[in-house]
Amino acid sequence: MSEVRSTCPYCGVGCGVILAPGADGLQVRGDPHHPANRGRLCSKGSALAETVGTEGRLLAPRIGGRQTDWETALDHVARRFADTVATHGPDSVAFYASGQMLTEDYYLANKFMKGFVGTANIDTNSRLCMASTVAGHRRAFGTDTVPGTYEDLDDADLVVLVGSNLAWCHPVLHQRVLAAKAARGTKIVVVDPRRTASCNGADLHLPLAIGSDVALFNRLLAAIHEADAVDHGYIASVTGFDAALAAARSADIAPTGLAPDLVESFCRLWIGTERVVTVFSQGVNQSTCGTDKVSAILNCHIATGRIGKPGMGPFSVTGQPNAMGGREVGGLANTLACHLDIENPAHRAAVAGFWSAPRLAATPGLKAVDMFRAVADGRVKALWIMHTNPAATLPEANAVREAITECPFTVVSDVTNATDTARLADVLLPAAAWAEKDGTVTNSDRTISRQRAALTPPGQAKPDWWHIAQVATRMGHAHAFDYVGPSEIFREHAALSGIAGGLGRDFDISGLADLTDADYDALAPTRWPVAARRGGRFFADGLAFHADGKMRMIPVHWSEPVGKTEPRYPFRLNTGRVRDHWHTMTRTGRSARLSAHLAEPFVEIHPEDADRLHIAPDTLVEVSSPTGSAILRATITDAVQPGTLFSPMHWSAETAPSGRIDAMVAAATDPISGQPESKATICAARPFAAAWYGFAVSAGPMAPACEYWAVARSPNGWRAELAGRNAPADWEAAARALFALPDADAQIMSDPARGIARIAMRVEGRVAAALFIAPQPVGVMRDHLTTLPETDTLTGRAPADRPDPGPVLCSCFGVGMNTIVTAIETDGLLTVEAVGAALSAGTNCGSCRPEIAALLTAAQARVAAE
Ligand SMILES: Nc1nc2c(c(=O)[nH]1)N[C@H]1C(S)=C(S)[C@@H](COP(=O)(O)OP(=O)(O)OC[C@H]3O[C@@H](n4cnc5c(=O)[nH]c(N)nc54)[C@H](O)[C@@H]3O)O[C@H]1N2
Ligand SMILES: Nc1nc2c(c(=O)[nH]1)N[C@H]1C(S)=C(S)[C@@H](COP(=O)(O)OP(=O)(O)OC[C@H]3O[C@@H](n4cnc5c(=O)[nH]c(N)nc54)[C@H](O)[C@@H]3O)O[C@H]1N2
Ligand code: SF4
Ligand SMILES: [Mo]
Repeated sequence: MSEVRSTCPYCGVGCGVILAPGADGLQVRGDPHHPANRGRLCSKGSALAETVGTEGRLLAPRIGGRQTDWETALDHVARRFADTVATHGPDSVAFYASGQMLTEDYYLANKFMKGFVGTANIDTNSRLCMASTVAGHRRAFGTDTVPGTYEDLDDADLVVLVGSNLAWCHPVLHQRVLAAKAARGTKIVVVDPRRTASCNGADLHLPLAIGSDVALFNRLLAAIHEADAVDHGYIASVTGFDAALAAARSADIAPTGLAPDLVESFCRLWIGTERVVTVFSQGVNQSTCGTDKVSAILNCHIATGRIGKPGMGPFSVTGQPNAMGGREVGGLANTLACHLDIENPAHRAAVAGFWSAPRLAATPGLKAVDMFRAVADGRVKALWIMHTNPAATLPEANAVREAITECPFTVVSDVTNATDTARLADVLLPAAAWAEKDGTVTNSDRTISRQRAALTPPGQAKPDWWHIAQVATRMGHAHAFDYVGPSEIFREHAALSGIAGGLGRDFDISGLADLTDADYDALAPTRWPVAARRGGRFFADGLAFHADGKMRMIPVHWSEPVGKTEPRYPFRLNTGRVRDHWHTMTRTGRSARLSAHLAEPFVEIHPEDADRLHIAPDTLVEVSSPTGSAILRATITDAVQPGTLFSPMHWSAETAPSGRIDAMVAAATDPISGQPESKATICAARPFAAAWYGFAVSAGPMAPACEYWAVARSPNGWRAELAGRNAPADWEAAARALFALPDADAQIMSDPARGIARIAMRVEGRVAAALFIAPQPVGVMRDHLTTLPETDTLTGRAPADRPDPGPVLCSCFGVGMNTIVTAIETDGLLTVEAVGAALSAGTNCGSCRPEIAALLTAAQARVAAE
């Protein structure tokens, strides 16, 4: 088969990839012609080939855990949905969708629910992700329009990252910003309570208090006015300036906890740099005042007219690959297709007419958190979950898990049954995965790109749009869902967008409504709008989409995150992402290379707090909130502020059952956007009373059964971190159970008095597994042991001529942290480029370059101190 151009399925940067299927599997490389990445890929994109394949895939539909055929499964789903609607009304069913679905799938899910089931009870994980931005944009512009483009980042003189860890979450964009810095001296400011990887290479870091962004940007707006930097010509066509300014001038920067000097130098830099892009992400959106945070940022750009022009503007970077597409098709419970408004009778009439929809929903449906509350209290009796894992990623995840378990009927469409959510489904529908299906996605800068199939779906897996069309057909709507393929759905969506454009909406791709199938197959990346009546940029002219055509500034006031810290819960728990994993790891977790960077759930805690609580490095910590608890590895670091903790969201019951972060996260939501506060839950921390710690490597899967475990893929199989409150009486028996090797030859070295045991298991003479037990965190050379060496399995040490490389920093070339530090020190390396020349580290995808830069800075600080 020849090469296929497609798009990376992970973050909203939307990098183009070239897929080359061959005899030894799929090869994936960056597409040099894609405008988002021009050939670059980050660590996750570079490892895509390792995450495809049939291992762990759901290959056939299942009802009640038993395999069945499609006819039976689809008839069953259609009958249960139809019966539920007939008995309890349309609002008794709900659909929970995802910003990772393709536009065509997403469009169809909305058409099905809003037009034909007759309820707007369809919401998506974008509620946890972009809802505050959507609400903020609609308040200011009258539509959900992202004004920025990636070229603005190339052309900016100042890039401010607010609540965005761009270096790890949008790595290819971060590299673009660093390239602009090298080329034109672009300054970089990070506004984040944590010192993140994005701070390496930044000119200024504002470690503000969690939740205090409104106070900071209100001060900026007041300073803009004081410095006479308001663009009076621009704001002549803006409403609300006086009220927004009055609110800003009455504000105080005290809630930020920042030194006034630091705030003033930030304001001076921002005001003095015309070409400024303010990039924002989850530190802004995931907040009980998220919509106000967005407005506070937009206000500053509107007041200065720095919007929609080259090199300037507010820029919400989207998380998921099709977060934007989902917004275009009206994926949220309070929106309608093509940026039309569900509350607007003319808009509803247009959509109902276009779809010939018998019962178009007339009022907004339940937003994600409320939707699962309605499942819990029995209002929703039939639920369909597609391409998302809410039992792991919604706040108060234990209650969500309970609600799904108790729901009379739950359908899950997924590529695997091994997820916290899929395990609870009544019916499982096998989905075709990335690289096996066709459609489009829209990235952060409104560029529509094709995802294309290069592989055949395994077993009976079918694309998501087909699941929906088949169920709708069986519910009596064959005429409206008899699509041959995604190109037909795309044309219909594009045609509807033309009607929306005629009603004055921004999203108009009617120029693509007549694509032939061949045109669709060949569609090059295209930024919308694509229409006769408009094209190009938005907002440079000051015009917006409110009925009066004017843009609006909104007065905003700082408010504290919901839930006050108190002696029982003295910390705020901030949560987010790591560089090499994607959400609940159902795909990245399959790659040993990606699992080497950070292999278990952890909590960052400030040294002062750790000292006070007697938490030692690398021990385990029990973190608890009013709704749940977790056991996490202690990372003691002043990157977080005293009184705050940070934990990544990636671990689930599949990989580390006691590391499910969302079990602890409170379900407090922004009153306007309904987006939950994922970054400020009150909690407590204390040492986990481990009687023993363990580390295990194994060629086969493991079955741990202790209070703490975390498994990850490793080069030769699996690795696991283990711990328990009580030591088993017989370590050999425990090891045999762990590795499921009842008959292997066990070689044991143990010192019961010191609580130490080392067990190597051999099968047919070769080491198949090894277990290391100690009363403290196990100190063995993990990255050496994961290759299951024959000679030194019991010592846990590499031979002297093979020093411990340490944890892998460069996942492309497998270069460990110790190796890099040693090279920096012994060879006197001074730059990231020099490290690359010596070790190759950082020379492929470049995602580890910020961390290499941090090691160089630390080494230079050590030299300076000597
Ligand atoms: N590697 C990787 N990349 C990803 C993803 C992934 O799973 N893994 N997921 C994708 C998705 S869906 C998304 S939404 C994006 C998210 O991308 P980001 O938003 O960049 O990622 P997060 O780590 O969730 O949070 C960003 C930062 O917000 C900070 N923060 C917390 N509270 C506040 C606050 O009150 N104010 C400010 N200013 N900052 C605060 C946190 O300390 C954190 O560093 O990443 C996308 N990219
Ligand atoms: N504490 C905390 N919680 C958070 C966040 C946070 O920052 N902190 N961030 C929130 C944000 S921004 C987001 S976006 C969410 C993400 O959370 P989720 O969307 O729940 O997480 P994923 O692991 O991406 O789930 C995607 C699911 O789709 C499946 N899948 C993969 N490919 C396909 C396919 O082609 N078809 C189908 N049908 N299924 C497929 C995967 O196996 C997986 O089960 O988490 C939110 N939760
Ligand atoms: S930055 Fe990385 S994860 Fe995001 S689209 Fe590009 S290659 Fe994929
Ligand atoms: Mo997200």
